[in-house]
Amino acid sequence: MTEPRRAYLGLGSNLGDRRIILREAVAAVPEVVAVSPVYETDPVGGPEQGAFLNIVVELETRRSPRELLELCRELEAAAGRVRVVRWGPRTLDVDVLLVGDEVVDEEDLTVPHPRMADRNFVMVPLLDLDPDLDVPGYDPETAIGAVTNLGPL
Ligand code: X6L
Ligand code: MG
Ligand code: MG
Repeated sequence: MTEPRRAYLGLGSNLGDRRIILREAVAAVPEVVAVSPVYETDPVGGPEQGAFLNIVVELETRRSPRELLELCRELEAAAGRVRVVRWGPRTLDVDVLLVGDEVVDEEDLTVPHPRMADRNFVMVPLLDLDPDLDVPGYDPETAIGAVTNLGPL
């Protein structure tokens, strides 16, 4: 039997009751072993929009990257996500960041997440969970977007 692996999902919300939305999503994630602090984060990309709350959750799981992507989509649907504008406001966005050391490069799924290293709203909570994680390309001096630690979810 293949051993379970550490996987990380990034969650963000900037529409509705952001903290409740994140709490309900985390409660619905199977095999969670750790939840980062909550960060209030400046929106990056897309139209002018309100600040996000972002977190990263760590799973210990045998699920494949594809199965985790399906989970992300289910969580977004459960939060009533409606796609209006590309990179626009959303009740919930859930992205697969890392799944052990697996590499996937498909049309709708790229793991590790291809742009995570540039974004403080991903990297800061991720490194809170595992400060020794090696993410190629991450440079705290050039990663974009201000983040403020609001404490536990
Ligand atoms: C140039 C062009 C530079 C585009 C950056 C960055 C686009 C990030 C989209 C970009 C660019 C994104 C969140 C967010 C979004 C979030 C915060 C995205 C997709 N999601 N900002 N912006 N938190 N703070 O979860 O990540 S839209
Ligand atoms: Mg995202
Ligand atoms: Mg997404």
